[in-house]
Amino acid sequence: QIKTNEENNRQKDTNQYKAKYVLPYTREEKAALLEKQKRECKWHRFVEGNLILKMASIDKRRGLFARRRQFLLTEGPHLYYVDPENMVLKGEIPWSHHLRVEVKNFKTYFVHTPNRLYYLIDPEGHALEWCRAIEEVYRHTYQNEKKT
Ligand code: 4IP
Repeated sequence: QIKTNEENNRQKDTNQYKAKYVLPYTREEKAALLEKQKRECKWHRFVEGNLILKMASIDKRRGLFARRRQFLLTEGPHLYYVDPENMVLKGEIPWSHHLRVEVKNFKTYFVHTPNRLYYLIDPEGHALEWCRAIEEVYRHTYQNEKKT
């Protein structure tokens, strides 16, 4: 089967679970991706069967201290975070249409929720990309809803 460049690139991206970010997958494509995730991704067991759209190691600051957590942005949407040392799910940032992201600099970004501000630091410096991903998922989820 001959594939277009676009398809190839998309395949490359999805192989790394780095689809950009909400693609109109067919049911078959999605099932295949989920199968692959189930087989190959060690974080799969934390995401309740949801497809992972983006993930990375992020420092979540609380007070003076930060904890390094594996963040998993999935369909649903969900933003789970896992303690990578003990391989324990520590929590998730609650999604609602009130959720809002704010990029501070290339490493730091905030996720605002009604009850809490999440102070997040991406040691790799992809804060803007995280904000883009979250906003993309936000638009996809709430595009037909009005903020109240
Ligand atoms: C903890 O600090 C960790 O940062 C927790 O993060 C955090 O919970 C706690 O905040 C905070 O007190 P110490 O480990 O230094 O005690 P994590 O759950 O990732 O381990 P969350 O999950 O809520 O950020 P509180 O206020 O939720 O308890």
